[in-house]
Amino acid sequence: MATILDEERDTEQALPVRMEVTDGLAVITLNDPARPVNVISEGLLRELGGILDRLENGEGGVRAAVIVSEKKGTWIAGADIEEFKEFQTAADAEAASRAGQEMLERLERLRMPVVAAIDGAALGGGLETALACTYRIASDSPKTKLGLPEVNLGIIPGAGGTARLPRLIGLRAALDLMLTGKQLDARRAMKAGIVDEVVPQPVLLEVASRQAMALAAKKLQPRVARRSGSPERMENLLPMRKLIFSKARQGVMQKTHGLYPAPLRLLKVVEAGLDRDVRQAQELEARAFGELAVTPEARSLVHVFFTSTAAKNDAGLGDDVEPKKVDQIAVVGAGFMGAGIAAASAESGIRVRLKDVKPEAAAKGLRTARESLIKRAKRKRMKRFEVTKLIDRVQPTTEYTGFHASDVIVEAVFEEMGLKHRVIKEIEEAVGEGVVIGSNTSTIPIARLAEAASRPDRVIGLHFFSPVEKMPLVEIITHPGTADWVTATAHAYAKKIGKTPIVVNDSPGFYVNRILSPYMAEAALLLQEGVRMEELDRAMTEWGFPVGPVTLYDEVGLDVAQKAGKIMAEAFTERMGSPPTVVDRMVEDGRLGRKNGKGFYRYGDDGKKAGPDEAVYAVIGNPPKKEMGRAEIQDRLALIMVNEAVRTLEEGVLRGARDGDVGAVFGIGFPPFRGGPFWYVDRTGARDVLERLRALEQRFGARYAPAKMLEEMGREGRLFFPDDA
Ligand code: 3H9
Repeated sequence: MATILDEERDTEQALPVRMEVTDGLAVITLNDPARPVNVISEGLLRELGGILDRLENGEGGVRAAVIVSEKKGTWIAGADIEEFKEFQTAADAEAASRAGQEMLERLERLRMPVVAAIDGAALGGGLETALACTYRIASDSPKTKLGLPEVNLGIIPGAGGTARLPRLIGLRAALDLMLTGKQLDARRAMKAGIVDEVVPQPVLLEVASRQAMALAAKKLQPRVARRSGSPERMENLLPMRKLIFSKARQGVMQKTHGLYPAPLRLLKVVEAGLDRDVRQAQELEARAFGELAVTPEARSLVHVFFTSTAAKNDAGLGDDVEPKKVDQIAVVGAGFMGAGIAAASAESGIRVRLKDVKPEAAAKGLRTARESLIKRAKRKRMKRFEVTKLIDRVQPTTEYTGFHASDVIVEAVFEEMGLKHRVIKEIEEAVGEGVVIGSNTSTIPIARLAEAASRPDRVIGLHFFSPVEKMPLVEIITHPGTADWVTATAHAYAKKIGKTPIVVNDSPGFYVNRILSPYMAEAALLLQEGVRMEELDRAMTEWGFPVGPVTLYDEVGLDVAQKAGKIMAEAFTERMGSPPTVVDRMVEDGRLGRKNGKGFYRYGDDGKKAGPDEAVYAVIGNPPKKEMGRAEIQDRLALIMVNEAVRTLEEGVLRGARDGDVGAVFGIGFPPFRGGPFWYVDRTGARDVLERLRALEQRFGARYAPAKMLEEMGREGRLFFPDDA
């Protein structure tokens, strides 16, 4: 017979946690009515605490329990990141970690088995909750993902994860998960040993309930992580352990240049924790969590989380603007970008027509898209029939057949105005009224492209970054006549394929290339002044960029950079002057970068970078002669980008500082631990940035003239993000 243990079901329904007991089985249901996802907030901890009291007191004769979520798409999304903003001191954050740890210790020590029935995201504190359960069953829903992404927020797992995970799945796999923050789908989580079973979503609760009772009856044995000392896994013991840590440390240093404190601290906590019991290991964890949570790096990374989530969820249009549903798209131009866009869309369940003029070109594009899809499907361990279904979503064509059924068309043809005009006209002839025509141009003003259309209101920029499968940003560019439903649909489409969109107004270089351009030009000038290329690259990777500007020239392609540089120099001649000659000379010498194995750097037959090419100095007509301090290089390059970003806000290219930070971090790799150019100004102080810019202006002229908005902010002591002061 069913009994409800709480006072009134009606009141319970408004609570984030409720419990229902049926024949000795407690089903604990999470559904925070006040939040879009379940999070371990103070409120949830309080409610869960109440339920644990009752279970510890033996109320209702409970023999086994199951934890489920009623929230679509999430089981538990981790700690409440909003609450991190309230941490004033390390002690505040440490206390939050201890509260989480204590709750999960109580859960783990219950006298009855508890089964985590995971459907949706179990991340951070969410996965830590599951780790404290006796048994874990995950649904096969594509929304189910498990991981400890705390390092991405500048912290480490703080609710026992650093202690429990290595004991459950071994050091190597646990470090991999915790250092990368990667998220595993249910099957990969099972392979890794994190979950015990994967079941179809509709039967999750039923199976979980059965298994909970089977565990209680000792008919099923859980996989157990040893509670004390290091588990008896070869790799967790010396000397294997030493080797693993030393390799991991090396990897972290290589990737982060030591700029991110969290992964390094994580290694220390896990290493020291292995020789202690779980409770002692958690002491170390809580202290480290507390100290890390209040670092500037963590504050910036939390800023990146909230700004990018907001950019994804808010296109900046009124609530009354409805996007069209996007189930089918067409891509014109089956080159590398077109194929990438097709693959990314197919992976998210969208059917794609991929068109090129010649059958060979369409077939090549199809091959590229399929290879990319198969590679990713393998990583996800998809079944053969699923892979077939996936790749069948992309259909090649040389005609505009099937276009009428598309919701969005993306043109990704060669970057040439006449060609793009012709393609837009052809698309218009092939499609009906309510279709968005997006252009993947990186340089041509959208308003100019729209001139070719009979209905310019449906033309919009959809600027993807290369390689599409890896780059998270889509820059959506509206011209003054773009209809709101078109912007909303383009935004919804980008979100649907897992990208983070920002919406910007039409202007040369839009936003991302606009701020990248002076930075790249300045790097070329520094080369011209005689600074060594590897010195330039090192200075900027040490500042936190993933690659330096000279490497970036090679990656982007010098011919592409030359073209973009010219457009930008023409648009901003007064400030920027003529573009540096370095790039022209490189192109004249047949040096196009990595793509032809000849750029600033040398490349081996395998395409791998093989050190700077000293012959370049003769090509650019300048031997390296200048020893320049790293800080000076960093200031010259970073500040010119930051200043340009502020100009774009001042000119209304950006609709807000939020999008500027998201675009720079996700489109260029502006160091996430610096939060983006606007956050950087807030944190460094507009006055300080202003003074450094003025000093550079005195030495180098107008290109360093501070943006007016920066002058105002400095004078008035204003912030771009006053709510986060
Ligand atoms: C942690 O757990 C520390 C512990 O180790 C220590 C504990 C002591 N908090 O992304 P969406 C909001 S650190 C607060 O659009 P989706 C989000 O801002 C945490 N808010 O949905 C958005 O708000 P709005 C480790 C959160 O379906 C709304 O929910 N966990 C949180 O595309 C919808 O989000 C993580 O890092 C949160 N934890 O994706 C996971 N999570 O509607 C972070 C979400 O106002 N979260 N919100 O714009 C995610 O990765 C994704 O949100 C998730 C859902 C996959 C869960």
